[in-house]
Amino acid sequence: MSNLADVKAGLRSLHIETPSWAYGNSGTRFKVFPQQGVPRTPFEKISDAAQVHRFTGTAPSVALHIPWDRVDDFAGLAAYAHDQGVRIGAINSNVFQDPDYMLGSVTNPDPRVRRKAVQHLLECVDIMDATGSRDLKLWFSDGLNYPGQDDLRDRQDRLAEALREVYDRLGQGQRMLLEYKLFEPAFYATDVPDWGTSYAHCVELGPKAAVCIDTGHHAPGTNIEFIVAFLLRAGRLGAFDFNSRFYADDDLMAGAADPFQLFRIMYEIARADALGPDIAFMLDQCHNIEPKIPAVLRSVMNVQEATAKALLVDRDALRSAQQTGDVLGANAVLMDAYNTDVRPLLADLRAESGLDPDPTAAYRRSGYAERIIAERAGGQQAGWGA
Ligand code: AOS
Ligand code: ZN
Ligand code: ZN
Repeated sequence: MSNLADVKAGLRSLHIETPSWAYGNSGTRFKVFPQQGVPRTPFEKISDAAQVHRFTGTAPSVALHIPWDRVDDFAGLAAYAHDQGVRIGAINSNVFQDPDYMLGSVTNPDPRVRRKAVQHLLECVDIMDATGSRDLKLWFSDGLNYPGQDDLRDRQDRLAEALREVYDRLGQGQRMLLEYKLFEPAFYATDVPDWGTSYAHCVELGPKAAVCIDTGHHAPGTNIEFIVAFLLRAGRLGAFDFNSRFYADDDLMAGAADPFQLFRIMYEIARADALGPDIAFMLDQCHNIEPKIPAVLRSVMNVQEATAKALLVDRDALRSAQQTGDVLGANAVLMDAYNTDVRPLLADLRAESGLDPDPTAAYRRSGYAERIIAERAGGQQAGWGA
């Protein structure tokens, strides 16, 4: 059995970043169902994110998305976040919605469009300077729908050139996180389809570049924990976009479809003693049919539960079973931890930190949901599925 104090210390070191767009109206390309009380401004998104931190004690930062969260005074937004008890996390760029990007952004064959995309990415670094953000998160929708549509190799050259310019602009302590996605919106080929492509570009760029794993961006059946283990060993795992998928990039609550997968991922993190700040544990999800703040609370708690189970794995027993070739014994050590009910442990941990043991109930009792419904008319579209 692992030492309980170590398990608690590990859990205390885990911080989960919530995305501003999880609080706004968003959904699928078929229909966005507007909800009452959703934020009208980036400030209101931050105050919603602060509620998640207030009740879980483990979500101290909020990721912004530019231009959805554009304000005149980013330093003022950061100061507002600070007053609310949170801080601004990763800056997520957007080079996928402007009509100019129909055939790609940084890989577009037209140099004018490429320049426009790079300018946006550079502006995101300016915003990082103003907000004090460490991370620039890059996701490109760039890709091809048809064989022959453009030159696969030239597009890699254009991508490398754009990344280099942005990388060179990063200040001290700033990082670039390169997210990959196998499919969608391009279906024949995407320009950063997998972790290998992202990893190769990061290595070429230098130590400030690292891979972001979005758990919804793989082919069905992909062994994501292998990717985690590989990138940790190589020192290039920079971040997660946690969410949950049944089929594709579903963007559902983290741990909803496959809590066992989330446990296996968190086990690799625990095994590498990497629960600290070097990895940005972010959520990337949208809540179309469920209330938003409670859904983010649920996701944060699901990640905490998976992490608690991962920390409970008896690593000595596991290693000795592995080294003696005890296949069933090794598997049993892992399953024993996974099958432990960790909810009482997490409730204790919260109580020890002066929090309510049940964040969802505490949020419900706080009256915040009623207050925002009364105060906010005409909530803002988060940006997705307009
Ligand atoms: C898109 O599929 C990705 O998951 C991105 O992380 C996207 O940029 C994010 O959802 C919003 O910025
Ligand atoms: Zn993502
Ligand atoms: Zn995605």
